Amino acid sequence: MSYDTILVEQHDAVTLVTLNRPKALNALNARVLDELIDAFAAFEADDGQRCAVLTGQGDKAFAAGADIKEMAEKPMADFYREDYLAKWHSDFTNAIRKPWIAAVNGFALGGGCEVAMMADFIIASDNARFGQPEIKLGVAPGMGGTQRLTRAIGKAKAMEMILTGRMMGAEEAERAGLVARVVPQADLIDEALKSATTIAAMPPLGTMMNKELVNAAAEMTLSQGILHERRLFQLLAGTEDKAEGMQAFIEKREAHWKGR
Ligand code: CO8
Repeated sequence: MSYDTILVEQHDAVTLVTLNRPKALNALNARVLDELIDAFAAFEADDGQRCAVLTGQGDKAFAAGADIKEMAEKPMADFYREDYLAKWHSDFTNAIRKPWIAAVNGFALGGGCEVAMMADFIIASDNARFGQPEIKLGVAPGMGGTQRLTRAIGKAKAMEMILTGRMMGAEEAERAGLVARVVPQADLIDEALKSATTIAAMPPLGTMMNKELVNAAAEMTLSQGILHERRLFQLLAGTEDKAEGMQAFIEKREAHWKGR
């Protein structure tokens, strides 16, 4: 598939994907979604690629939301019949088992904030601004915003942001637990690639299972989650990488991962 709305580069074992509609502040239309699904499926399928970074072109926006111009004229029956936005959950987020980071540069609004929250974590530039302004358009977040924002920052702040449409700056977002780290705008991509490179150098099965376990915390009761964690821990104990990791520690040398 050739891409019109995204750019894809490989930096050793890290795939860097850039939303590339800067004139529309990287608004997310159906084409962007199809291309992201395709690019991330290729990343998943490539054993040499171990972590991905998603960012937005330009210094103004990660993504200013779902494409309002695409939605403006669409009748309600079409939204429902097409199950509009469903693929963001089923074919994008849920299909990515390897780790990926959102590097948020500027506005992450509406669907842009929701896509950033689909990532395993967010690194934000100091000019990042997060918000769910859908209420001002007469709708609601449709790609997980009410659920993921509430889980990330708690009910009080999420409710306030969603009902007023106010934006949150990078520092507040870090304080509230929405983002892992804030870095200067000029360093954003380097810092995100550095984090991704660190993750890419970890044992692959352990990385995927740790991601699965942290995500399970949002889906399971505490007892179910602790049991799931113990079972995956026990499963990892049977891998060659566990034997190598522990032996390398004892021999005071670098481990060489096999991914099995
Ligand atoms: N969709 C389409 N085009 C957009 C979008 C968008 N979300 N955001 C910006 N653009 C376009 C503008 O129309 C403009 O294009 P043009 O030059 O052709 O007029 C260009 O990008 C630059 O934007 P501005 O001139 O507005 O730039 P400013 O610096 O003045 O303002 C803002 C920047 C504050 C980010 C402003 O653009 C803005 O408020 N954008 C919209 C933000 C928003 O409301 N996002 C939420 C969209 S809805 C959503 O994401 C969830 C959908 C779920 C719905 C489910 C339905 C069932």
